[in-house]
Amino acid sequence: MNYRLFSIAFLVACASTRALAAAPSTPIAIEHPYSHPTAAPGVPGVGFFTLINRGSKADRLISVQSPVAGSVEIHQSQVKDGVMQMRAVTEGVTLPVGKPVAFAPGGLHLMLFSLREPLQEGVPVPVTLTFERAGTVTTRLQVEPREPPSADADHSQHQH
Ligand SMILES: [Cu+2]
Repeated sequence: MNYRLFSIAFLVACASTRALAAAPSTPIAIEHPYSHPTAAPGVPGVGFFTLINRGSKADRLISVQSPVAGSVEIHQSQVKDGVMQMRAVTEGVTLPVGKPVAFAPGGLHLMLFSLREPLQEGVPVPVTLTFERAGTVTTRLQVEPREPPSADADHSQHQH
């Protein structure tokens, strides 16, 4: 390679490195990502957070993965005929611009199946969320103790 060619290659490499560094961070904010300890092997874990789309176009959460789980599903809890049920949300979750979407007990939540080990308080759980527009965003669920059982019997019966 002569000197001139080398210089050009070097300049191009520099330019692309700068472009990468200047790339805007993800427009998806993930607030208070958390989970709870799992009691025993074989019990699925849960995941909650609030997603905020700070981009200029609607986006959609299409899948979630975690290195500590065989699979992660997006679920929706709902009361049907007086019974709390949940279904897998296979169509994804739409994120309108600027409108927070809460994954919370009794509503949308993540379920982590086939955990390599039970989730323990204080040991964060890495998860990667894949969005239609924003691509992948990785966060960590903080494993927090469950709230002590309350007088609300209905609440204490449901794991999520
Ligand atoms: Cu569920």
